[in-house]
Amino acid sequence: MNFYEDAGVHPVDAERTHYTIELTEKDVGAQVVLFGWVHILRDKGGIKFLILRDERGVVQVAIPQKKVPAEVFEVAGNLGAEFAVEVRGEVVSSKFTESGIEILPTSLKVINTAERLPIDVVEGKADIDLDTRLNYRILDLRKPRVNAVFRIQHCLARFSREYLEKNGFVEIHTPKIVAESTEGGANLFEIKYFERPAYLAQSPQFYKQLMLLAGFGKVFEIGPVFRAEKHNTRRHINEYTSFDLELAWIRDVDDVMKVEEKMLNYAFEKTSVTASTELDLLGVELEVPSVPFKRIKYAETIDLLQSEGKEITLEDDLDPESEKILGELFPEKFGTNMVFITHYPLDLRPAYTMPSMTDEGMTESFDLTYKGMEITTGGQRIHLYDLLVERFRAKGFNPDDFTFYLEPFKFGAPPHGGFGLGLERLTMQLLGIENIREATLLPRDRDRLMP
Ligand code: AMO
Repeated sequence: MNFYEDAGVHPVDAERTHYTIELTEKDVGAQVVLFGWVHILRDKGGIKFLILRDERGVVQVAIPQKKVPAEVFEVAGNLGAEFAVEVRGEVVSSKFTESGIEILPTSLKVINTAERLPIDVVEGKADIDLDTRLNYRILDLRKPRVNAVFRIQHCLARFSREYLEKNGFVEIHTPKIVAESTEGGANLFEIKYFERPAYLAQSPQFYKQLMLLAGFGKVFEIGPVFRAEKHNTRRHINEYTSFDLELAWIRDVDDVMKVEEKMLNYAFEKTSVTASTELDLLGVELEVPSVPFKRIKYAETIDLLQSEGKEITLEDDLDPESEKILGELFPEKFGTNMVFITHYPLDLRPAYTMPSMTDEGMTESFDLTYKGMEITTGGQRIHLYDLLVERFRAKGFNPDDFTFYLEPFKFGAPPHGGFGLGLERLTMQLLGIENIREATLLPRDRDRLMP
């Protein structure tokens, strides 16, 4: 029994020596082993050209009948798009490729075959709609430009985490099956938890706060959260990755904003270097926002909008149109597209938000807007038990339903605050992506549960 032989393919029998992207003129003369997919095949009769794509880039493999073993030429003739192959050969110089080199193969093996593709993996060949692309997301992600989005996203999360670790934050993992809503009941997914109802977590809000009461001091979590948004919009999905942070012993909400601006400044800076190849591929020049970020109060934002003729009052939440207007106004007025809006009205913020002592009817809270879209919500939290219970009641909740959260506040809770940053929103705004689904590996929306 030989599964490989039966399938007409070969097992991998050597270790990769290089990624295609690593090969330069310095490597001319070197013997290399490469793995990847058949990206493009050009048949010029006596010579065939294979553009081999691996996880990091592409390289040209030139296959002249007269210079390669007969078997190599024959195998090349039977390749199809997206066959997985192993190429062994010599790096030779070439006048016709951008890198100045190509590969002259001594061996070419089919590691796996591919059926006729439902969508093209070579970009620019045919315009297909996002829905079809998402139906075939695994193939879609093979496109270097699509793949690059998530390598950049990886860098943003990686370097944000790195900043926090350097500054004493502890990474935590909190339950995603919960008994109560944290952000209000409207967009909660109910699930069956044995004999009783439960919910998918909208945010690690209560748990990240409780971990400060548990003595961790500074915590963060990068994990999935669930929102039963009924409408399909370009900025909402039903499961997203929330980058959450919480820290204790703060003086005021500004201490929280300081952490966020320094973290993002660090992450942008490092991403611009580490992901420079991917950013170039997408034609994105990453502007690193300088610290401190601009701060403006919600009331002033409303004034600004009204002066632009927008019908809006202090009681209204910022709608997408308002955000868009602000996205244009902020760079004009303040020379930046990264702006904290602070002191939101009490009615617009969840029960756990600290009321303001300086701005009547407002809260010690903020949103961070980036290029005209909210990417973060944060604030100081109420750490005083009586006030917390009062605010829960004022929002129409029964404190008895929240004892697991409220009780620990009776025992010396430190002043604290934090924020939640949508990783997909950050990615989409940074890269100028129109629809959040393109910044989501495998999006979940009203109509999509697969792949
Ligand atoms: P909020 O509900 O504003 O706050 O969410 C925080 C951030 O998460 C992102 N976000 C979304 N991204 C994609 N699809 C959605 N449906 C979606 N909803 C929200 C946004 C938003 O700014 N507990 C608070 C945070 C805190 O105060 O620490 C909260 O969850 O980028």
